[in-house]
Amino acid sequence: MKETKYLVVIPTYNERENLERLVHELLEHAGCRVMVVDDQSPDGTGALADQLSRGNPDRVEVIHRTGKRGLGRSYVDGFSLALERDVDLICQMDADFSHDPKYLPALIAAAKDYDLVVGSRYLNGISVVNWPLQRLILSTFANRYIRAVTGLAVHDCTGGFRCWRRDALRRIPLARIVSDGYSFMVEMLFEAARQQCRIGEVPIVFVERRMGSSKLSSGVLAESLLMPWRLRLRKLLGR
Ligand SMILES: Nc1nc2c(ncn2[C@@H]2O[C@H](COP(=O)(O)OP(=O)(O)OP(=O)(O)O)[C@@H](O)[C@H]2O)c(=O)[nH]1
Ligand SMILES: [Mg+2]
Repeated sequence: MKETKYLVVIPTYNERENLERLVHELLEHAGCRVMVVDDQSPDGTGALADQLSRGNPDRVEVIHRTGKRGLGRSYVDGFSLALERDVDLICQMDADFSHDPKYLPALIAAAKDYDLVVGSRYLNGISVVNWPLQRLILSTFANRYIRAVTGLAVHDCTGGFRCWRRDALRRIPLARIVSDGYSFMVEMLFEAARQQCRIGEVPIVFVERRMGSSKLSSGVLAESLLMPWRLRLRKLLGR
């Protein structure tokens, strides 16, 4: 059988302590290629990524973004380029080991039956390790809120460990995506649902980062409260 070719897009901002090991673990998976999208990390993550790419030019590439930084923007740029690559599937994940590469085969396998597969923390109860209680409450509340406002039927709407079939990702109007942070994840899911993509979930255990620091900001949180309403309105207006 033909080997599935897939590209994992990883946005990075100050992930020097995590990136090298992550890329090595990913490259152990046959058919896997990596695209690091770095936002001029002050800690030199971009230079490290270049070094990793020089060591494995056929399987590791690096996008150095300039201008305003942001997770959503990084994904939009990364995905646009990823769609030009010769791969069957395009995956996305965080660089901080909250998303364990060991789940990739499950995501890839599920992409046989679904257009978009979400690695879900909330499929069998809650599978999150090392989060303070308030963060857990925030995340579970946020997911219920998003489902109620948007009508999405996905358990984990904010998680960023996903696998897209290339033709499904191509149908998403990337140039029109407006959000950053967690709501980027919600907006992409919403647009996928609007494009009639079949969305599946596979369970993952999410582990809070051990190295490096979080980039979660209050602006990102505020955006995620408003975005579900914006999306609902967008659909109502047929935009
Ligand atoms: N390119 C780029 N990557 C970013 C930016 N902000 C965050 N990231 C990356 O996006 C991923 C998720 O960011 P995190 O800081 O882990 O955010 P989080 O998972 O919500 O926060 P923690 O739970 O504290 O880890 C990581 O790989 C980050 O390096 C950004 O502005 N630009
Ligand atoms: Mg994280």
